[in-house]
Amino acid sequence: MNLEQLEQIAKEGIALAQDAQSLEQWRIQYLGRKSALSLFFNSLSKLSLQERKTQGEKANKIHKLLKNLYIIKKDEIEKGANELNKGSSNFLDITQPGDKKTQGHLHPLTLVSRDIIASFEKMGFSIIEGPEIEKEYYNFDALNIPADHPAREMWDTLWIKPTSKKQKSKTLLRTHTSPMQVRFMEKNQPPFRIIVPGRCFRYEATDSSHEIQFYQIEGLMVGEDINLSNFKAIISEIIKDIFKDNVSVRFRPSFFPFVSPGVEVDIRQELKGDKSNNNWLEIMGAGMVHPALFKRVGYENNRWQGFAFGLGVERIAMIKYKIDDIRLFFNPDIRFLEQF
Ligand code: FA5
Repeated sequence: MNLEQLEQIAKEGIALAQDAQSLEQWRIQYLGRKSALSLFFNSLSKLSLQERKTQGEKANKIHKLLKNLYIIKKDEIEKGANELNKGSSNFLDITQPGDKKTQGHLHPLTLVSRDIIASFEKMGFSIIEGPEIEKEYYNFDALNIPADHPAREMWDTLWIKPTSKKQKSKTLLRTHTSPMQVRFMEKNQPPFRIIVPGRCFRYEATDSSHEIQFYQIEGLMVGEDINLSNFKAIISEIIKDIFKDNVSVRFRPSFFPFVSPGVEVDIRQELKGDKSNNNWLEIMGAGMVHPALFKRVGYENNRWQGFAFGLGVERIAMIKYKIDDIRLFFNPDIRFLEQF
């Protein structure tokens, strides 16, 4: 076999090698110590000087070529094996940079709700839940808001289509958590202190502090000697617990048909060194439970007093996390959620 034939056969042979084992056999056959090429190199000394030069150069060229073909093929086979292995669970490509695992976390509203609930629990409040789809009676009538009462306009309502013509009471998406006041008192005797966290819905135009869905935490504490000072003390303590003294609180007189007297509570972020901040944000409505509600649920006349409140969770979260637009909470933009 001359050198040209050897080159030709070696090329055909490497084209057929499909795995590491057949490639190794090829290497031994064409580049190994006992290969035809090695034997040829060993026999060069027997040739004349001129022939040694021309044949030697030729053999060197072929050796270099075959070695290159070997390196390329080896690389191809290894890559192919890696591709195949990728599907299998034991594949580990140590040359790849590690994947950054993104870790999920709770929604800021969940975090704030849990904080608020924990603060009330420390003060002995129990947690009660109520329905989001509510009867017109509990949302309005039982709270001294009859059909023609102007206060109904305070709670623009999303009504639920009646399922049949026979359906007597209308249903709606609750506009506040206050329906749970009468629902709870119908079944429980004082003294008690409860909170009712839950979602509310209002058919109203949205802006930076109003959404069509939002969370409230209702509170109701009834006993023999409960007064408005107790409410002020408890709420001030809760706000202190949540904000660690970084906010101011103010109580303003207000009106809700189911309390008397009624108040609203505002908070303001205290920015260090800045006394000019006048951005009070209303966080809750409250007041002393109206005697008509006690009468409606059949409580003993003139024996019980209590306070009730409904606080807005988003508003607390806005102050706590310095968020200036409530609409961000229900926006699917992940960049907003990643800040927490
Ligand atoms: C009420 O909903 C009364 N039920 C509160 C109440 C309870 C009064 C018990 C007396 C006794 P108001 O509509 O003001 O009141 O809402 C209470 C709080 O819910 C507001 O202070 C605010 O923090 C939040 N809130 C009300 N509407 C929205 C809205 N559209 N978007 C976000 N938060 C809201």
